[in-house]
Amino acid sequence: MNRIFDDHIIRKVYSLDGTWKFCTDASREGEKLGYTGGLPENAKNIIVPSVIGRDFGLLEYTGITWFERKFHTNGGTLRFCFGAVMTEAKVWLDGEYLGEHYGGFCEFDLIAEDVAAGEHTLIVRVDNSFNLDSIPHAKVDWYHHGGIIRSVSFEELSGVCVLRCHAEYTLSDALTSAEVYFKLKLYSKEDAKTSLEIALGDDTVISKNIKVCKGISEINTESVMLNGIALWDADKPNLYKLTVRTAADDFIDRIGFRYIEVKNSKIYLNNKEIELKGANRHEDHPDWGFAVPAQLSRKDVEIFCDMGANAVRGSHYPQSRAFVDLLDENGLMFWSEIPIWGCGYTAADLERPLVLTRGLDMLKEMVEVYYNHPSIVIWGIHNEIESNTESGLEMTKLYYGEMKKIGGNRLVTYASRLPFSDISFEYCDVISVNYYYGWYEGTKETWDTFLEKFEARREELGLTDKPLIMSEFGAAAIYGNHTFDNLKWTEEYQAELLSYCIEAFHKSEMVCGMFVWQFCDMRTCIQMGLGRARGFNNKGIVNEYRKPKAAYHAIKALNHRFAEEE
Ligand code: ADA
Repeated sequence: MNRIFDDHIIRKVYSLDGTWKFCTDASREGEKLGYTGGLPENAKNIIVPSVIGRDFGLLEYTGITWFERKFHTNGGTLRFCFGAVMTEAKVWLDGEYLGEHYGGFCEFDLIAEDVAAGEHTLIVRVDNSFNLDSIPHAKVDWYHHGGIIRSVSFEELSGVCVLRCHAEYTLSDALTSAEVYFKLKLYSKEDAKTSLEIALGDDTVISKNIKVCKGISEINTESVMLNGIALWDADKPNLYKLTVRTAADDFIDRIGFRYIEVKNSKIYLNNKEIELKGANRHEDHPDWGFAVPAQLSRKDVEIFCDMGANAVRGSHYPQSRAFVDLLDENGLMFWSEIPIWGCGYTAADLERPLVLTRGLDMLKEMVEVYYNHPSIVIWGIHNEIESNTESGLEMTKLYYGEMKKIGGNRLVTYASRLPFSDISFEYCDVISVNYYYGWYEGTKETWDTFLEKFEARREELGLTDKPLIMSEFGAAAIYGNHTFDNLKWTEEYQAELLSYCIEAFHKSEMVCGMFVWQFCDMRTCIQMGLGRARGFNNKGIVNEYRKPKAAYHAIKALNHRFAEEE
């Protein structure tokens, strides 16, 4: 589900996308009114996946909405898979509470046992309202689309089922072989024995019998040595089909062998020094909101490739599996992060227990779901929090430690807006800075002073082993806005500023990566006030319909010149 390839051949999977019943619940009385068993007669139709507020005059609606879907099953144990529900979901089956999930950008699943054959009613209560414990916070610089934003399906499980399989591997120094083992998360309705086969491509690498206990089991296989492996990188993004089979079930994914590291104050992929060149991408579009179809993801990836980019930052939340699958296929490196968008939180907010645990849970979930994607080379733990305060330091230390433990072979970082007062840079593998000289303050030439000053700052902190990524920089340009002078808000001004920045960063020995803010214009929320012309963040190098501005062509020319110089 939500992948660009079949992730099950044996397991019976049924899509629940399409027409659902839908209603708002501004009074928050839906449970009292019995919506958990079925929505009121006046409920309307809505298409899932979608964002609420496209056609129902609900554009500014935040609060409770209810969704109902009747479906037919052959019965047994059913697993309901939700691609993403924005932001808090509670689920009932035929009026019986099934479970809940917090967090709007990651998939989750719920299992119901002993379901009778026949027609049933699935109810989802969605809450996209905000309070001080919300992640994301009310104030963010993107639009608060709510709803069931990615595909929904159900599966009829039988026997021992593979819910997840992480491929853990260590490459040889020469990067020609890999020692691999597999971490399995299995479900069975009762204690059971089963055959287990794991294949990479057409080669079976594990074949054995295993025992599992009732419910969820976590099993690590023994290691196997693979020789003559084909590496994953930008030029040759080799992928291996991973197939896990038990006696009655299967699980299909894809993996890639690569090694990312920081050494000599540079970033290396597969022992080659690299420079990350790309842009920040919000997964948003005027017609679909967050619920972008796979063909839009493909178009975005093709544009990144056409531009000569080799990297994407998924600002500021986990992006659709289809998009990350396409990054895997096209050899684009990816920075994946959770939606702790700092300017909304005060330092005190960062100490709130529920914010801390929710953020940690979102990081763990992102790793659980996206672990096998070779394109993910960076985990981002937050964006522009008060990392110059003790509470910001504590959050960073906690999250960095956890991600280094569970995150696999990735660099861990966070985007700081406080380069000269940040006290948390110890807790990152590479320093990342967002700054907007030439837009919010200073001129394009101020960047030269910045790079000199930050070189000294990094020295002063004793962190010269950590390279710098310019994770955000840019300027707004209204698409189609031109003047004879390169004034702010024109395409020419944006192109000139970005060209200056990219040349300066490319020349700097300290900078090892750069992500333009941003890929495409996108709607922002009312909390950003009137500082956003037309209610959009207009710093895209393409507009919201992916039409290129002058900056796009300027960056493409620069990237191609850099490639020729290599
Ligand atoms: C911040 C933030 C981005 C965006 C940007 C801007 O760096 O991380 O999400 O809001 O500023 O456009 O000002």
